[in-house]
Amino acid sequence: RNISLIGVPIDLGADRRGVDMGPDAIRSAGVLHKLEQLGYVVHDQGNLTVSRKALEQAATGEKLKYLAETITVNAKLAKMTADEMGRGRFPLALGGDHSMAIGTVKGVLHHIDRLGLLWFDAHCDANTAETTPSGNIHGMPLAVCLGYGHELLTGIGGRKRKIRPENVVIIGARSVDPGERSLLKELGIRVFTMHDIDRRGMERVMEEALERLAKSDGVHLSFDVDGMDPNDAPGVGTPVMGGVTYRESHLAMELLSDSGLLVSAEFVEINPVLDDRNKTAKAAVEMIGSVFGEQIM
Ligand code: DIR
Ligand code: MN
Ligand code: MN
Ligand code: MN
Repeated sequence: RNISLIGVPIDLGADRRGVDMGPDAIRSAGVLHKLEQLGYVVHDQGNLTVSRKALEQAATGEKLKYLAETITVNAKLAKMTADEMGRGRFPLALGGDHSMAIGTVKGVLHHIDRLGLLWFDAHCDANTAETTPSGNIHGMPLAVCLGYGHELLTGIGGRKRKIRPENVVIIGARSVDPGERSLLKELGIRVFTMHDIDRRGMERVMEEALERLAKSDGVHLSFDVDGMDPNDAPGVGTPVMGGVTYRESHLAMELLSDSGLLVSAEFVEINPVLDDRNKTAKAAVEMIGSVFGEQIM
């Protein structure tokens, strides 16, 4: 019943500034109160330090933008996540751009080798240094967790720690780059696109997803708020129309909660600068409530 809250104010992995303020926006939206009401003891670790020096120096011409600082932050995050888990606490990381998933996942892998991964996102974040159309590292973390990509990224928290393709599901995908599509197909990753959700409904999609994830030794939830529809979650840097609705997202989180598989989670890409009166952070707090067992009655 102990949760360790870890703020990761990183925005170096994305082109739009402001997502570094995400962790505090989620705190303002009442995440501590929500979790305490549900009976958890929350240990707020505050925010990790992210140097913004690299941003001042502007474009350095390197292909992977802000690679050095992204590595520093993720190495710290991996260690903190592993340490907090070692103390018997559930790591809940708040972002920050999605590049931080490298750190959280590597940290959890320290304790659970056959870790399952539920990747909720409009995107697949499976680009590598070779395939990236943008050079933005937030488009790469899933590939890195699988052991693909720049060797300085795959080396974070130990090169041998990686997620096995059969233990990954992606939910909500609707913007996939050609290089990502080939890698995901090659690895046989189960991608539940918006088409699948439209046709089969979220309940059946989650049933199949959880059946697959049940073969792992515990599941990490990586929740990119841009997986939700931009009407429900407008405060994101890379919105894609036609996303998972507020209700469908709740249902997905409730079913994940009921499965009892969850061991760690992160909620990322909340950008208060682009938001509408903190609506997206509030939606994230509602999703956090559901995934930690909140019920209407
Ligand atoms: C695109 C956008 N696939 C890229 N990725 C985003 O830059 O690699 N991920 N927005 O969240
Ligand atoms: Mn993402
Ligand atoms: Mn995304
Ligand atoms: Mn709820």
